[in-house]
Parts: sequence; C-alpha cells; structure tokens
Amino acid sequence: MPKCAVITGVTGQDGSYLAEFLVKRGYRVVGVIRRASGPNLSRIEHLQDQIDLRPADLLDQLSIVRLLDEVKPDEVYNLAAMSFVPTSWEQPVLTGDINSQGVTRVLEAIRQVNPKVRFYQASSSEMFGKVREVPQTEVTPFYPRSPYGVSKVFGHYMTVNYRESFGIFGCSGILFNHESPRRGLEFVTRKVSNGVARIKRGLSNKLALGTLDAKRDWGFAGDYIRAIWLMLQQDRPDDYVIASGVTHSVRDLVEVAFSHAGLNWQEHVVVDPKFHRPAEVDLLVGDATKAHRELGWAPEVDFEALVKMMVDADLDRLGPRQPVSSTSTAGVLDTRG
Ligand code: NAP
Ligand code: F7E
Repeated sequence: MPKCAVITGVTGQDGSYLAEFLVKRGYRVVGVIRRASGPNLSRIEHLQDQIDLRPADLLDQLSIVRLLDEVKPDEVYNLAAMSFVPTSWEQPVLTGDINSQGVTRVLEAIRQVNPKVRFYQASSSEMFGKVREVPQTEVTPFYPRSPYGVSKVFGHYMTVNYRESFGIFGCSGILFNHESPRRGLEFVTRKVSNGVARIKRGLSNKLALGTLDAKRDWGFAGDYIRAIWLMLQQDRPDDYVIASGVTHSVRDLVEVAFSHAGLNWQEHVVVDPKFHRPAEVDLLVGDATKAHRELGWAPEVDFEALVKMMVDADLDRLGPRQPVSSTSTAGVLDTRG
C-alpha cells in the first residue's frame, strides 16, 4: 500500500513543491483546497491528474475531521496559512484564526480520527523576530514582531503540546525564508526578480521597495521541502531549524538580481516608506546543525544561484523585450508588497 499524505496549502509555493516530491516517491497525495470564485491552481496545474484535490478550510473544524475520516492519511503536512507578514497587521484576527487555531483544529481532528497520523507544522523564523541570539537555533527564545509571528508561536507550541500531552507524532519545522520562481509576487525576492524582468523587458523603469537594510537567511523552497519530509520519517518526532546559515540584506538581493540582468540597481530602485513595517525583523540567520546531524539534510542551492534562478524564470515568463518608445514613461512597479 502506498503511503497517503494530506497537504494543506497545496496551492501555495511549498505545497506545490511538496506535492511533486511526494508523488515522485509513490505517495498518494491529497491536496486541500478552499473554495475560490475562480481558478487558483496555477502552481499545481501540471500535477492535477496525479493528486487528489479535496475541499476543506482551516477555519472549519468539521471539514478537516471529515477529510481525515474519508482519506485516512498516514501523514498530514499543515502548510496552509495567511503567510504575508504585512497583511497580518491589517487582519490580525483572521491571521490568528487561520495560523493559530487552524493548527489546533488539525491537531484535534488527528486526535479524534486517528492519533497515529504523523503531523508536520509549518513554523517560521519570524517567531525569533527581535532576535535574542545570533545565529538562531531550536532553543533560541522567541520574540515575534508581527501578528503573523505571534500566530506562528501559538501553532508551534500547540504542536509541542499535543506531542507531549497525547503522544501525537507532531514535528515543528522552524523554516527560514525560502523562495523560488513560484513565490508570491508580494514577497521581496519575487517582487525584485519580477521587477528586474519588467525593467529589462521595457515594461517598467522603477521598482519601489521598503527597507534595504533588513537581513534574511534565504534558501530555495525545493531544498526545504526535503527537510520537511525527512522530519516525518524519523523514529521520534522533534523540532528542527531549517536554514542556509548565511544572511544577506535586501540591498544584496537587489544588487545580485539587477546585475544578473546587466542593470545598475541604483538607476531603478526607489525607497518608499509605505513599504516600511510597524515593527521590523532586522536580522535572521539560522543554525541548522541539528537538521544536518539528525536528518542528514543540507541545502543545494545557494543565495546567488537562487536569485539568478528567479530572475531567469521571470525573464522567460515575460518573453522577448518589448519595444519602448523614446518618450515612454513606463511607471514605477508598485505591487502590494
Ligand atoms: P503561500 O504560498 O502563501 O501558501 C499558503 C497556502 O495556504 C495557500 O495554499 C492558501 O490557499 C492556503 N490557505 C490560506 N488560508 C487557508 C485556509 N483558511 N484554509 C485552507 N488553506 C488556506 O505560503 P508558502 O510560502 O508556501 O508557505 C507555506 C507555509 O510555510 C505557511 O504556513 C507559511 O506561513 C510557512 N512558512 C513559509 C516560509 C517561506 O519562506 N515561504 C518560511 C517559514 C514558514 P489559497 O491558494 O486558497 O490562498
Ligand atoms: O520580506 C523587506 C521586509 O515579505 C523580507 C514569509 O514567507 O518569510 C516571509 O516573511 C524582508 C523584510 O518576507 C520590501 O521589510 C523591503 O524585512 O519577503 P518578505 P518576510 O516578511 O521575511 C518568513 C520566514 C515567513 O514565515 C513568512 O510567511 O524584505 N522588504 N522592501 C520588503 N518586503 C516586501 N514584501 N516588499 C517590499 O517592497
């Protein structure tokens, strides 16, 4: 019998990579989709005949119980979330309902339907926020700086608590930022790669960003989902930091992305205070020694290769250069992020 995995958040960046990975390993993959008024499956279009898509919502307890009852999975990967940090200040209650109580709902469904199901929770380096030590490990105290970070601390500790209280095989992966050509357009890496491609193709001339000083430990999503899977294959459940161990500023990101396309970033990037956050996370850098040692995990794609991959993908997507007239006033790219 092939193993069966349920993935919440299958339409998102990580869900799509994890679904591909598990299909290749012979899993029966059940992806959870919530109702949308239009098509929302662009990241998993190529997998649609290889995975089973079922409706459920992290806001609806009964839909999760019904799903687990019908599907009888061996593993549940809870990747669904309201994942964009700035939106969490605009919609803090919804953020908590999905990212915090959503985790409780899935854990309760597992407890009720089959406590032997293995559970993965998508925790985040945003939990470290105003960092208490450098680099951050599994024992670094949390100090979240946004409603998103706070909501993820709740989900993390519920996972730990259901493991300790009820013996659920629950793992929390504390993943640092990971990106790909499938990243949402509002996140800074994709905003930059897409902005560079638009400028290169003559569709725009400026890119408006927030702080260039913030530092992140960026990796490739395709590498990080391997770590997620490995966590659920161990003899006992535990929590792991997954990170590259190298940090770069947004300025570094911009420099690598623009120069890869033969552009000078200083001629195009403008700082717009509207993208500044009410409270910023200034520096993140993770220490994944435990994951290296116990999971045998290591990333394969470094920062420069990641940024170039994303710029190349956006250049390919936009196609050949658009003709620009000498009087063109191609505007500032001003996406929501
Ligand atoms: P993403 O691209 O934003 O995907 C989020 C997914 O959650 C989408 O499939 C979305 O469905 C789904 N979702 C949102 N609300 C839901 C609800 N109420 N019920 C069911 N599904 C819902 O996020 P990602 O980058 O792949 O990240 C995956 C997970 O890892 C998230 O939990 C995120 O917080 C966490 N994480 C991400 C990173 C990172 O750097 N990427 C780092 C650490 C942790 P729709 O398509 O219907 O909107
Ligand atoms: O911002 C700065 C911004 O939105 C990164 C999510 O996946 O990773 C992600 O959260 C940095 C911040 O990601 C712009 O202020 C500057 O310092 O790409 P981001 P994030 O907030 O780190 C964590 C681990 C998660 O768990 C989250 O789900 O870049 N920045 N200028 C900007 N950021 C955006 N979005 N847009 C800008 O114009």
